[in-house]
Amino acid sequence: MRKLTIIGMPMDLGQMRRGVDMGPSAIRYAGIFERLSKLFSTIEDWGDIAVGRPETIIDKQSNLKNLHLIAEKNQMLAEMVDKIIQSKSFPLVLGGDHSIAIGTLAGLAKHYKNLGVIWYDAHGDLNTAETSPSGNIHGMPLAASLGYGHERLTNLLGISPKIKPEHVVIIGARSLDEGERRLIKELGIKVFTMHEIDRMGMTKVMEETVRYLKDKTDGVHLSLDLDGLDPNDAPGVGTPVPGGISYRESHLAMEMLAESGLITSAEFVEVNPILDERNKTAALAVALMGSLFGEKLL
Ligand code: 5AB
Ligand code: MN
Ligand code: MN
Ligand code: MN
Repeated sequence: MRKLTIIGMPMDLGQMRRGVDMGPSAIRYAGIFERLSKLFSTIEDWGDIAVGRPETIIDKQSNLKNLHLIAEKNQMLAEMVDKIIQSKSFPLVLGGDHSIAIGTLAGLAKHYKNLGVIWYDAHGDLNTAETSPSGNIHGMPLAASLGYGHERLTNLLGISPKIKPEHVVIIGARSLDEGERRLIKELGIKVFTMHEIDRMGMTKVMEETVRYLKDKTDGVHLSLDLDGLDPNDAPGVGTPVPGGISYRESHLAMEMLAESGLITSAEFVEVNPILDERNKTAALAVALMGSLFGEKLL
């Protein structure tokens, strides 16, 4: 049996809606420990990284919001993730907004030369300071990890890029900015938009995802933004987009990932309890973790 280590990253500086910093608490409150204790021999909870909640500072040169704080805090997260892997445990990061993926992926990149990434999200998160319509860094972590964007974000732990475009699969996309579309085409990133999910069904999408990543990667990280799901199932997110992946499709996706044995780390991000309905989105995150880690009904 495996060991799991949980680390909370109460970051809300990557976007403008407060409350997502409470995500780690809400997810713990939803029973993560009870749910996963049957699936691992040991679970450690390293608590939350101290992020703080100062008011927004806009970097004058780049127009990026909270650039330096986000870079500093992600450095701390990267070091924690690095330590978790050194302790031979499975890292599970609780967000926080999606800017934390910059830190998670930096920590992972120290250990995996060919890290695969499954980006489960309504968005591409492929903006840079130049293409971003908002200046919000939660819209940039995938670009930054691929080596595109502000040097403070791309160069964490001195590794850049952290991942290669041919090792990335985006699932659930339905809201992309112009610059993100361009980058996807230029880099040839594999994307299963909602159209493909509707058309092929989630079974085929996941089969193809696993097949695509299996032989060329030495580990696969799941970065799950709860807004990948439909807002009816996951109302507690800051940037909801209608027409998303269903509750059941998402469980199927997690179950197929469990079967594949491919996933070596994960993060669940963008849960905002202030916008949620009775902690529904945090509970959904915990239920999906159950499926991801191999929970069985019978
Ligand atoms: B999330 C938008 N593309 O860059 C931007 O929730 C939204 O981590 C980003 O996926 C959403 O501001 C970021 C318009
Ligand atoms: Mn995202
Ligand atoms: Mn998103
Ligand atoms: Mn969001």
